[in-house]
Amino acid sequence: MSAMFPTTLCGVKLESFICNASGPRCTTLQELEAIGNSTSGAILTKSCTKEARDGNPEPRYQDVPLGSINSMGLPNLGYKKYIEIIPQLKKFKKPVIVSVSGLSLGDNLEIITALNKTDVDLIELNLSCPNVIGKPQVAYDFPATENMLTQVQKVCKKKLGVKLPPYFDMVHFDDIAAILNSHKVGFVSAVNSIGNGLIIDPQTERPLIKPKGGFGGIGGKFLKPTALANVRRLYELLDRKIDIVGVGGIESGVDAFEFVLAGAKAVQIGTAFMQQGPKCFERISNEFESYVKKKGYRELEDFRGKLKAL
Ligand code: RRO
Repeated sequence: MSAMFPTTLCGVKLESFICNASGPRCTTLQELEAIGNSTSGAILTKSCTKEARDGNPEPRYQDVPLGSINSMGLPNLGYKKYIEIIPQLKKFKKPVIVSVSGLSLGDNLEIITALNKTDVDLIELNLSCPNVIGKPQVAYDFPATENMLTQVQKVCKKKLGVKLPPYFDMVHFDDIAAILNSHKVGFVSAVNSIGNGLIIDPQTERPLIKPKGGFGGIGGKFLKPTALANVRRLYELLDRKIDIVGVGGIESGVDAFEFVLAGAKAVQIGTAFMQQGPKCFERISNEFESYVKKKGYRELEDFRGKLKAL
């Protein structure tokens, strides 16, 4: 195994800054143990709800040449099961992060209150699931986000991060940054999939996935420029005490390098992990190491956030 690049998120040490994203291959104990056995810097769970969910009807995930589309609909074991397996996950000696995506404010408060009493290292509050039928993405509603964070910070005793959707308007970056800066948020993960895309198979004249008439979250290469812009603008606007995790279309060591240049302290791998499995972490890590070594860099802080101007 080659050298890994360590980092910290809200003071929690990660042996590698390259981790799994919440979503692919992180729902069952077996899948989470496979992440534990990989070089992923943390074990991050699938977003959990109050009750277990089967999710949306299949087919609900498809790969395409430039990425993926999904409308999983939050299939997960329910938060109590994730709490039960935290001790088994802690045996891998890397931070355990539980992603929380309650279907209401009350559900989020219940789940987070229960997580307070566990050994979980970090909580990632998902305010950006695009695929639950009838539920809007909370983080596109700024007053709802403000209220959610105000209520959550009253109960949360763990270090808290927020998973954001991609924003596309400069004013929206200002709006979300002002809210994050005024709450007890330790990190942000930017970004979730681009919600409600549509991919059509011209041969069959049908969409690729079944739920919601084929509408789903877009990940992979399609997403990378948007994700990089979100990381960069948040790096410029957020207080330095809020760490940024980059996620969206990272499939090579050079992709990871670009996210660190934009300001990310860690990166998460979604679509590439789904497509390639847990070996992708070591491959991306090796590619990253040889790329930054050639440039003469020794650690992330040598170049993090130091995107040059043209
Ligand atoms: O389960 C999903 O359909 C899903 C979630 Br919770 C999310 O946050 N992002 C996504 O692309 N899919």
